[in-house]
Amino acid sequence: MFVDTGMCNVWAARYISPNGRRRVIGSFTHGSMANALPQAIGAQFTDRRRQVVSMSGDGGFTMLMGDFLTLVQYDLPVKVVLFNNSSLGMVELEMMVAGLPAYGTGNHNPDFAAIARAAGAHGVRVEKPKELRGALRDAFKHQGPALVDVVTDPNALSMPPKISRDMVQGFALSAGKIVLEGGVGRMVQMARSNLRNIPRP
Ligand SMILES: Cc1ncc(C[n+]2csc(CCOP(=O)(O)OP(=O)(O)O)c2C)c(N)n1
Ligand SMILES: [Mg+2]
Repeated sequence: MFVDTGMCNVWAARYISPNGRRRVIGSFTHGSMANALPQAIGAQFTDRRRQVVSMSGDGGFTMLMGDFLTLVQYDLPVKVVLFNNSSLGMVELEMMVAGLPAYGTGNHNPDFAAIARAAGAHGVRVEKPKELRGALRDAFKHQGPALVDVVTDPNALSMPPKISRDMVQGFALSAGKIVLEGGVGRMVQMARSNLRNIPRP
């Protein structure tokens, strides 16, 4: 399993355990974006029988989207699970922690599942949580390359395990600026989306 640099990397680290048989590989030291798909292609070429999954961010995937055709060209049965929050989420969070209102981090994304199908792969879009399990099951059952476009909450923030006072101050400043610019609704929505993610001792 390969995880892109960004928030989906944090979610993977938090919820997926490398269990001795399953390996989780990312660009953990260098932090290059768009790493998961090319790493997955390389791994699948070394062994076509092992299940290879690319957990891609929408930003990372679009950077190297042409390589999705490589999966079709060589019939590599990689499963791409796309964390589609329509943003460069990690950078948005970094901007907020630095006291800035998020700027230029939203992505106008296409329907990635339709693109996957047009390319000749299995593609399915998930917009409701209850559709996810079935969509993943079908993708893993499919013999060839598959993409599951998982539309996630753009306001979900991957909180770090330790939160410093500086981070909180920066975030509050950024939130204040967003509210002053008329984004009250956005901040309320963000608070609602993240209450469940706040680490509790
Ligand atoms: C080559 C490269 N460009 C830019 C960055 C800075 N950067 C780190 S994460 C990120 C956003 C990633 O967006 P996405 O793949 O959608 O993941 P998300 O954080 O939304 O889950 C950016 C721009 C980087 N690490 N590497
Ligand atoms: Mg994203």
